[in-house]
Amino acid sequence: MAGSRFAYVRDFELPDPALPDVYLVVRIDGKGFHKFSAAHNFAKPNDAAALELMNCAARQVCSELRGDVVMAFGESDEYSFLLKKDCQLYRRRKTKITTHIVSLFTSSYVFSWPSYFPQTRLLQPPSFDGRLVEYPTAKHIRDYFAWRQADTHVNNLYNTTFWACVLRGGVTEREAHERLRGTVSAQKNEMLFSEFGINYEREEAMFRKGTTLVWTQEEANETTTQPAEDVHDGLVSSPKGSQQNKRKVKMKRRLRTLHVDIIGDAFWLEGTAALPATA
Ligand code: DGT
Ligand code: MG
Ligand code: MG
Ligand code: MG
Ligand code: MG
Repeated sequence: MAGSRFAYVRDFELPDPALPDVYLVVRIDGKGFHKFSAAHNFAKPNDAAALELMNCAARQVCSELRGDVVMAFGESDEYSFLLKKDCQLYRRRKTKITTHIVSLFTSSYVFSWPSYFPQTRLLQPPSFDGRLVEYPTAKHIRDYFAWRQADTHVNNLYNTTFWACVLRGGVTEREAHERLRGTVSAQKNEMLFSEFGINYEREEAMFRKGTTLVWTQEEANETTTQPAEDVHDGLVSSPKGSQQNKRKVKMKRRLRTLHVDIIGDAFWLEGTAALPATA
């Protein structure tokens, strides 16, 4: 009833577009996952199945929004999604973008739960909050992801040492906190090695580095018997006029799941780079 006397309430629905031509990052975080992980007996300090389930839900978001999400990074109960600068999803309306990602992630998490926890019934409905932040330059984006991965490192080194003290060293949680208070990374590394025989650098990369999802262009490896003239844009071309049958190279996008350093330059300079070189 567009013309009814009630329709004026529509005027209260204000638009909330993101700035044009800036990167958008949506970060979601599990609500009360301290309790949720305890209720479902997640392994301490890292539950590989729980993290893989997070990765699976994030891959679903990346695939659904394949034209807009160029990269994602996850650790613990959080995931960050980077949307390209010229993203036009929901005409850049911030709440629509955020709520869609949060909702798709959450339903995928529940949908895929039985595949990762076949023996554990989901005891309560998990939920995630979300926020959208606008970043103007590629430097901000690199620093953003460096910030999240540095956080992964700091938390994981602390948690690994803490749980080694409790589970292997037999001290109480309070005593473990006391022992770790004010220690720097080198001291935690040394404690792990000398007291528990753990070489931190050999711990699982997914725990130490978090998970990065990124689209790459790869050869689809198709062959064709088309004459070279028929080969069109996006395919490897041959010299004009050549009647030779040529191998047609189709490029295909593939979502890769990585556990690598994204603070240094290498990740951003390789073919996996999520930012255009000119950004
Ligand atoms: P929030 O986000 O304010 O609603 O509260 P929480 O409880 O979700 O706290 P947050 O997000 O700062 O920290 C994540 C919690 O999730 C933290 O207490 C540890 C837990 N967690 C995440 N991943 C794992 C895991 O793999 N194993 C275990 N045991 N716990 C985990
Ligand atoms: Mg939170
Ligand atoms: Mg949380
Ligand atoms: Mg968290
Ligand atoms: Mg509708």
